[in-house]
Amino acid sequence: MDRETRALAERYFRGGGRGDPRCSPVLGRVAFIPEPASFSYADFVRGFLLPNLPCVFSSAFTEGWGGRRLWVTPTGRPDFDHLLRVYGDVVVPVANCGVQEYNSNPKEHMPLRDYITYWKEYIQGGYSSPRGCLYLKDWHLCRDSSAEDVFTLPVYFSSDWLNEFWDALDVDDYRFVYAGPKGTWSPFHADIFRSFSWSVNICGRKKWLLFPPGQEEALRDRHGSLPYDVTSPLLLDAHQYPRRQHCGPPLEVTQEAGEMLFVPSGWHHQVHNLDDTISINHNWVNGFNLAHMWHFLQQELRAVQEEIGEWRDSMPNWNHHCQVIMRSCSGINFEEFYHFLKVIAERRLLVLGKGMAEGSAGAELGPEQAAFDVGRISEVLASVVEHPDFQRVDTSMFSPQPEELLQQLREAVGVTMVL
Ligand SMILES: O=C(O)CCC(=O)C(=O)O
Ligand SMILES: [Fe+2]
Repeated sequence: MDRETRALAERYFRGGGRGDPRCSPVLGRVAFIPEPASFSYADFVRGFLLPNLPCVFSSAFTEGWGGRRLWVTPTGRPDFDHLLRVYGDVVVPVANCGVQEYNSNPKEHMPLRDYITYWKEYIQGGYSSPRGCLYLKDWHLCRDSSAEDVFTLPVYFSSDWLNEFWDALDVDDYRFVYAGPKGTWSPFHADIFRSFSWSVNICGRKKWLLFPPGQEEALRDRHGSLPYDVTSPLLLDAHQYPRRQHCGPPLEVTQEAGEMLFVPSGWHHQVHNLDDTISINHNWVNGFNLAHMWHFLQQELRAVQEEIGEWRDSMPNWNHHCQVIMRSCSGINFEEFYHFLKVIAERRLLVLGKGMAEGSAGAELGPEQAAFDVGRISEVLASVVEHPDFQRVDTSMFSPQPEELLQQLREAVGVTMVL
């Protein structure tokens, strides 16, 4: 990140996120970026990260990727033989697209070998099988097997605190492979923690239906639930979906083989594989959408509090229970969010304190990025520390204490301020 981009981004956030990101979104269609040589990280910040708008990068951006060479046959189809040879024994999660379980699909686990056997049978059966329509989803390729050089993280997505955090803890990651025959699909959803995602088709094509944040409110049914399938004729029933006519049409994108899609924070979407498709999809959070994540976590806690509100006075440790339930439903609670902020903050403070040590976390995008990150964490942490439900969390064992960390961040912000 250069100094000018950092100054622009900081001005934007100082203005409450409504400043001038110097971009004019073209309503009705998603921007297409043809040329890597003429599109910088600064262009991405201005045009897409700050205004939180989607874009498609041409296949030129992924030209050299190992996966596009190794996983695909000369006719552009998944190379089953190669995948079997290298990953046949790996156990992968598989969803059944034909069965609705709440707003998702039931999942089972099987060796990739068995999934590929199913996939070949599905094709031979004219894209049909008595086993239903199975979709390999959320395979943690990097975590579970690091055999090959499949992709190169594009610089645009390299400020990725979620994966940096999980890598530091060596527990998990949000780096996935999706693979499935034509007709497999992902139901309507927004991504975990309101993260960004990026998606590259190694082979095949996907159709995306993208709804700007807030539009989903008009898609709720009369009980307040979001739809499972936005293309379902059920949504035409005005009695069931009373606000449906207030929802504008989605932005529709056909993502071709090799193309890379940026899905902004909090945009609901539904995705259909138009061919036999393999994709790489990552979820990521950074200074640009950290406040969205924090906002989402507050909403999640409020929902839990409403759900078990009737026991507020009778249940000992009611607030603690809310945090426990929140963690099991949303994957994170206030304590863990603090831990996440702390890990990233300390890494950035180290970078700023030591100068740009070679290979340090956050060093890739330069000192301006580290300073920007510290500013964003400082702002969100100030809001966390003031939150009454965070004040009810037992922080006595936290090190450093939240106020102490906030103080350190504020000092660093003072030192690195762009004048
Ligand atoms: O490709 C899919 O089926 C879903 C991908 C997705 O939802 C995402 O990358 O956020
Ligand atoms: Fe998604």
